[in-house]
Amino acid sequence: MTDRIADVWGARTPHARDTAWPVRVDSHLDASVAEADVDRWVQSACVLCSNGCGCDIAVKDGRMVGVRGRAADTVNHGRLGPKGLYGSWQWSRTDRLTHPLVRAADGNLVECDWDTAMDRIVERSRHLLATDAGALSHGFYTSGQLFLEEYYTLGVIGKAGLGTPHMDGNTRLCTATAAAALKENFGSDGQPGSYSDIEATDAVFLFGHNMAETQTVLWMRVLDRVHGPNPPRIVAVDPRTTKVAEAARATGGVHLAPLPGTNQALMNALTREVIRNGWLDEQYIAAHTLGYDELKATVEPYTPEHAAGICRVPADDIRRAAEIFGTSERVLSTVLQGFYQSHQATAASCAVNNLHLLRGLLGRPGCGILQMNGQPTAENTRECGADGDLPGFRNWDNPEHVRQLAELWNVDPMIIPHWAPPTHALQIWRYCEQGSIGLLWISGTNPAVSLPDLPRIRKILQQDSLFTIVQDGFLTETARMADVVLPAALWGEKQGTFTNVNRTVHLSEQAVEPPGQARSDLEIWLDYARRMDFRDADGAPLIKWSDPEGAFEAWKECTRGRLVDYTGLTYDKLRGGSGIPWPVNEEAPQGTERLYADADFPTRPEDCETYGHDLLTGGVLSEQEYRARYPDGRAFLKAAAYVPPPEQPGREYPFVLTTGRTVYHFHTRTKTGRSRQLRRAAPAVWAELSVSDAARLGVREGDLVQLESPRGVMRAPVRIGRGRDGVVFTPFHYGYWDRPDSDGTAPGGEPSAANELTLTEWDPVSKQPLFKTGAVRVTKIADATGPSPAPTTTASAPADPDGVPATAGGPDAEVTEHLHDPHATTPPDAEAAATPPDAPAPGDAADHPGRTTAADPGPEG
Ligand SMILES: Nc1nc2c(c(=O)[nH]1)N[C@H]1C(S)=C(S)[C@@H](COP(=O)(O)OP(=O)(O)OC[C@H]3O[C@@H](n4cnc5c(=O)[nH]c(N)nc54)[C@H](O)[C@@H]3O)O[C@H]1N2
Ligand SMILES: Nc1nc2c(c(=O)[nH]1)N[C@H]1C(S)=C(S)[C@@H](COP(=O)(O)OP(=O)(O)OC[C@H]3O[C@@H](n4cnc5c(=O)[nH]c(N)nc54)[C@H](O)[C@@H]3O)O[C@H]1N2
Ligand code: SF4
Ligand SMILES: [Mo]
Repeated sequence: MTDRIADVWGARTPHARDTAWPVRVDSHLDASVAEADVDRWVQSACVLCSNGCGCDIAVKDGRMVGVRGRAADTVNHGRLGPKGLYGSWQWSRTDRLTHPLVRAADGNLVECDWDTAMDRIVERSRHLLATDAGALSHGFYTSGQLFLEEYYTLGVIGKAGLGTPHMDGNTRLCTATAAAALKENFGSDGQPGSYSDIEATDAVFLFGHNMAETQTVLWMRVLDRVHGPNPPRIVAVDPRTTKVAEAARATGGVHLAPLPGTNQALMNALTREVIRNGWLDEQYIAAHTLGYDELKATVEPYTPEHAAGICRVPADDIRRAAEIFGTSERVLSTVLQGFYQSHQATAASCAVNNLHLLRGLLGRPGCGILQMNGQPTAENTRECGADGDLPGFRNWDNPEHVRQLAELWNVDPMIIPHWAPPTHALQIWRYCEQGSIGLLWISGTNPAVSLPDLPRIRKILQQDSLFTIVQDGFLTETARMADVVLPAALWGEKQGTFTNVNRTVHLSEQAVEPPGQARSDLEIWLDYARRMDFRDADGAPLIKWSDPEGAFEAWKECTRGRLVDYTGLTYDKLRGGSGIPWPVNEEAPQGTERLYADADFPTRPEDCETYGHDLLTGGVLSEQEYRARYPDGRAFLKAAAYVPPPEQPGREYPFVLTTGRTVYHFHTRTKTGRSRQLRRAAPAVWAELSVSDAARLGVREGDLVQLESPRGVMRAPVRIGRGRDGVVFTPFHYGYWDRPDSDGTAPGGEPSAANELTLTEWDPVSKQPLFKTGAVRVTKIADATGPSPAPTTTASAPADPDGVPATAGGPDAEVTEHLHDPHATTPPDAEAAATPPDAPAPGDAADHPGRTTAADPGPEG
């Protein structure tokens, strides 16, 4: 038994390189329920981050009462993190939405039945379609947290039913850059690497990724190597002293703490060092890449000293990090929001892909790239085209790809809105502001807390010209401003599949009934399609399925022949064992562990998902320009000079603002804020200042400060932390739905959302907004009444722990960690799923003469 609030990552199960990650089964049940009393365990996977840990839901008397990790799952080998353990199920019978709500004449939201709510939507929809704007009057802003079947259905409604280009996900804020970078370098979205690369690697580079807090189970996997006999070195690129940064120091790696917004200068310097020292696989570069000369010329000015001046890190640390990248036999890289939510997001993320291509570190065990996802089902939003992508990773600019979809859906290709680039999320909000979009359908996201520049977002949501539909399980800050609120069934209350970072597909079964009249997103959109009477070219209903499995079968046909091939999967095949990584088809019936083992990339003009962009300007390359380069299955090395971020600190706003997460909460806390244990661990917002900045401002631990940007203000007690000078960090989790000082309809009392401050700017290629760089001033408002509520277990630990109580969970936070026989390591079914017998097994030791065994100590001994 352990308290997994105090001990976030649980007990270590150390092991050596090239040995299996031992199993440890974590479980947590409601304090009132004994394990023997559980009625049944229902198979699922956690939806509180992109790691996608396999789990079983405990059900008693028709209610979710706990969770247990699945030993057989290749993703987590039984483990779960604090959010999964405490946050995945406790919200289910709290203050849920149980009826549709519509805005009445007096301005209040009132309960109604489904017919009333749907009639109101359909009436508005038909009215707007009859205006000159037609389908361009409709916008959809969806999520990275629904199920595959729901996205695909929404995608078909939007693209073939209505024909609107205005559909995007909050994935634009999240993983748009992952997709963009993979497309630019390799021709298509799709994660090259695998989590199992952790078992085989010699160095792990984490670029702007606080994995310790945001994929806790993946971090356990890294820690179990770090504590084993021949540990990998860790390199952390993060302005804060995260647990990842601490591990970098402990393993003889490097912690590079660049000033926010300077990643590209750092990447150019690392690339230059690798090239100048000849740490290259010249054969791989010649045979499998294009663009080497341009890359070499672009990075040439970025000496370590030059980059050190821009990033304000020691030049020798850059040299040392480059040497680790250049000389480790195998390197695994991960990239996330410290890179993605920046003005040169795609450029810097492509630079990571470049480094792997330069050394030929791809498609082999231990040599993965994980352009991470954040949300649990963001991969599916992209795959299914519920964002700005075309389903099946098809290319908007390729008429043949559009024709394939038109044929599959039996519609005229002209209804599929491929005549203009798809509208990205922030542009959709701009059209709402301008009034050209008159209906905005928001599902599974809480933009009144998560979008930049909240004062502006609130104004747009309250605009008379905009009819907003919000589909959620709770009355969120956003739902309170809607015209129609639809009560959604959530995880555990509906069936469907979703896919994690390393392409692993899980089936999540329905465990319990949804509350009241709540319906799944799939049911809601099927109902809308029926009421709108969308038809195909033969007059048959456009949507030909009526349940999740039917939607999944339809989706499989959409993926036939594409990289993202689901044709070999069925619901039944996903039952009982582990999740399975796509492509799954006749050639790889048990799935595919890693892509590009043969260094053949989907860059041929007829395969590729994009013809590419100029990384500096976002300018689109034409098909002719693309063909002229004759990619022929080779990957692109993509270059870009560094440019400074659009908003920089100055006299009026002297601090760089950066925002992000803490381990205990998920986003706007609609689920984690309803878990006692997680809520106590991180009850309210805080702002982190460095020791010397705090001293200069005359601020002490816990003092209340006001942060002010050109857009707005927020207030928070100060944590004097271990960040770098000149930078303020604040978590973005805290809206106002549960604040005691709020009347529930508008932000009252102290504004606590980080996005009151952030700016509306985006990366030119991925269009991902810049949550990691802005400028603020900091003013003390009041003396401390005690230490700030920031947790002590993580990156927000105080510089001086004296007088700050350690974060702990207490008696209702006990978790069982069941360690399997350490000699047995992995149970037989997990082993089988990890190395599918029929799949090509690039992991075979025979492929890699350089491979060492557990008895053979690595470089660090
Ligand atoms: N506990 C928890 N886990 C989560 C989530 C959650 O809300 N809570 N959300 C999930 C989702 S959707 C996502 S997208 C992921 C996000 O996961 P992460 O990207 O790991 O999380 P963040 O805290 O947003 O940002 C990561 C780090 O970027 C650093 N950073 C800030 N500015 C810069 C910069 O300019 N350069 C560099 N190199 N680093 C910088 C920050 O200091 C921070 O530690 O987490 C997923 N997992
Ligand atoms: N300042 C700052 N802002 C950020 C970020 C940052 O780092 N800094 N990160 C950005 C990132 S990466 C992300 S991913 C976003 C996240 O931002 P949001 O998407 O706004 O965050 P959530 O709180 O997860 O909102 C999801 C909503 O969907 C609901 N929901 C959950 N499951 C279902 C379902 O099955 N059906 C329906 N209909 N609803 C469901 C939940 O109750 C919740 O209200 O925030 C972004 N905003
Ligand atoms: S690591 Fe992510 S998927 Fe796994 S239990 Fe934690 S929140 Fe859930
Ligand atoms: Mo995200």
